[in-house]
Amino acid sequence: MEIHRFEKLWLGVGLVLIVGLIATVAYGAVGPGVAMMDDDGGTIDPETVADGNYEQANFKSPGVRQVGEDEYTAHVVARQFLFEPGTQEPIQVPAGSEVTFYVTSPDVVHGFSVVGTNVNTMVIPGQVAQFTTQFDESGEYGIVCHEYCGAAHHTMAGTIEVVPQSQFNSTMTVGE
Ligand SMILES: [Cu+2]
Repeated sequence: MEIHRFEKLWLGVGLVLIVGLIATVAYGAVGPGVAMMDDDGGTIDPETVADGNYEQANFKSPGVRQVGEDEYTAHVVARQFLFEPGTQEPIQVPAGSEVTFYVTSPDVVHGFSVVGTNVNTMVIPGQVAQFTTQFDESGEYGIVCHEYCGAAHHTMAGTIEVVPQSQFNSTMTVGE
């Protein structure tokens, strides 16, 4: 059977597109730096979070803590319609350090997406989203809620302030 060379060409183009599509999807799912959220962070009673009684639920009061050399934790509560901390005061982390975030919600499903990075998770009541990341560049990063959570969802945003290590240490000392 004779196949016209243009037909062969278009068959080839079609195959390349299909293989490219599959490769893109596969990279997006398992590529370097891509991790899916799982139940590592554990569960939490949303009512306890709503009461502000984080300590009792083993979810320490929100904020950034140093847990090792160049290792920090950041506990964040996402609620209608703010991040705590994040919205009223920025989440301050030192540049070049490993920061493990624990994010949970007392009310409805929210989103936690850090603009300009691949940090992006849903925040589900009763579930603690846990992920570890590192900010190499100093500067301000925006946080947005990307799950429709109510009437003022479009206003729900926050800031991560990445400061040089020296500056972070000094503000810690001043604050103590
Ligand atoms: Cu929202």
